[in-house]
Amino acid sequence: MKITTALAALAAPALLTMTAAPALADDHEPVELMTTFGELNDSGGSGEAWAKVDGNEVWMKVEVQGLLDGAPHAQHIHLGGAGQCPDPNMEGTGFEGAIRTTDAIDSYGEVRVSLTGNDADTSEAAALDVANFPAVGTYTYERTFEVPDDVAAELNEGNGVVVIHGVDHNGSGEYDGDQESDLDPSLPSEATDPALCGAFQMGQMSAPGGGVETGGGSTSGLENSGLMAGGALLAVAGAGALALGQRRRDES
Ligand SMILES: [Cu+2]
Repeated sequence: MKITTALAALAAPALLTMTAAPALADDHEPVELMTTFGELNDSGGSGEAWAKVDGNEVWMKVEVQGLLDGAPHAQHIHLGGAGQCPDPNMEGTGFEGAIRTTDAIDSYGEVRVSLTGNDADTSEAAALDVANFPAVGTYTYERTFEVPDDVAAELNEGNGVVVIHGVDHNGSGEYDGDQESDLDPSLPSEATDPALCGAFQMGQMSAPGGGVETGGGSTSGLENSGLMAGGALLAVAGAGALALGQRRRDES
């Protein structure tokens, strides 16, 4: 991905952040962010994401339902665009007008955090580290990691757009098709096209396990799929029902 522009734009703020960091780290409150995903490219998916940002340390939880099963889903925090998701009806350059990742870069910006598992690199360099992304269609991801100063500063301001990639446009049950990915020509475009998008909002944590009472929701539906070594990722049986239940409780 082209990150030079973003890096140049962020270089000056990053220096300011570094000088201000010590005081900030001592007395500031952790920032809590959340988003509900919107569907892109008729992916069939849904979900939510939560983050808690404490200095350079970020705790992140992502719940996803209904994407293509058995295929890796790259997931990132994007920064530097308009801080928004694209209109899901926008005409893209992909399969039958599908939105490809670069089509909406002005909306959500460039990859700055790769939400990998297995203690893998979380920088933009790991944006397509397909071996360390969830490889099921319904999952819960949770990880705590460090981000660079400029990314921490953005997240502390409530910026950041979470994007989950990987769409089976032609319904073949796998990533295929003639069109090459706009991010990596060795991959089909299906493997990297955006499937879910959510712009972070500041707010109270409502993630299960995120420090706020969720009303006695049961976790008995959780089951370790073993699809990823290290247990960083859980496949969730019946996650749709679980998430719906939580959302209903949150709204009541
Ligand atoms: Cu992304």
